[in-house]
Amino acid sequence: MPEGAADLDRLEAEARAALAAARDVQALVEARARCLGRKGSISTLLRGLGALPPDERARAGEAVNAVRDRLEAFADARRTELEQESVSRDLERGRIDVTLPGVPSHAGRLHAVTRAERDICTFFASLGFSVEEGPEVELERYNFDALNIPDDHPARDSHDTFYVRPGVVLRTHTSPVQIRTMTGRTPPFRFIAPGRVYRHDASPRHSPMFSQVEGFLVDERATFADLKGVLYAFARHLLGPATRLRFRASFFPFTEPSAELDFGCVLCEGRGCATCSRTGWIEWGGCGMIHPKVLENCGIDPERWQGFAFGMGMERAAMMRHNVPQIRLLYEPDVRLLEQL
Ligand code: 2NM
Repeated sequence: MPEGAADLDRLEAEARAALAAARDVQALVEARARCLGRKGSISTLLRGLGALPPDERARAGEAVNAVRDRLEAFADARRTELEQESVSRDLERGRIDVTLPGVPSHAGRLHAVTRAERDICTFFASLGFSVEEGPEVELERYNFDALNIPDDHPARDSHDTFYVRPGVVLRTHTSPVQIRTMTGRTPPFRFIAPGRVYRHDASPRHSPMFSQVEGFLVDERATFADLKGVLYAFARHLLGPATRLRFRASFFPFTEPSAELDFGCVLCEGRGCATCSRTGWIEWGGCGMIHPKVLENCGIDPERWQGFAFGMGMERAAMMRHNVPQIRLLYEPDVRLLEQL
């Protein structure tokens, strides 16, 4: 089947259009196979040349070869073009707009009780108190016996105290730290023992785990007036310079005399509100002069040495500072409250 020059022109134009229409390298490879591959239109044409008379065959062959060379050059150029477009598209897609505002990230903070604890340690360090620590799983001997707490005292009841095994408890106060620290050492000393303590209690006004700080001073002459001076300075540092304190006579096995300690409600300034149950006062802790038996239990001569001790919850301070009405809220993962702290 002889091919006229006009048919060859049409074929070239169609092939160019097909190559130009390819939108990506894959499409171009396919279009190129259809035009220039072994089974493509040009190859078919070249194979058909055999049917021509010899004098026409050479001329026609030259013409078809020229078309094939031009189409191949065109396909190569198109390929380069498509590859460049693809690179540009990738660059455009990956462009970073440095003028966009950043994504805000939530920074973590120390817990309100941890901050109160650090503040308390810093304050007492300024009065020359060191900070002592002890284990939270404690011997009953240190938690109760050494503190002059009798065997039948209700605090030892398993309704109040978590027993790990006979003779071993989760400490119910940090007083055993005092025992451990005093035993085998010679006064004078003054230190505080902050830390977690545990008591069976499910009511919403309490928590089975809370944090306590106890303070302790032993010297040749230490009085209840010294104790009050230290506690006033502490309360006013923690809760503000106008803070009032109230000492109510009480009883603890490990101090004599003993007092319970309240502070004037910071929220209503003593007028009475929901937080202080309309009394104007909030229970904070206890204090007293260390019982001679306790000093003796630690190998310290109570005829020569005397001391005072006090203890209070650290959550109270954190709650007052951040206006948190219930202790439980401090230990629940409520973001609304955590953001307020
Ligand atoms: C309190 C109240 C009163 C206290 C006593 C002692 C020790 F070890 F000296 F006996 N440490 N802490 C004490 C005294 C603790 O907490 C409410």
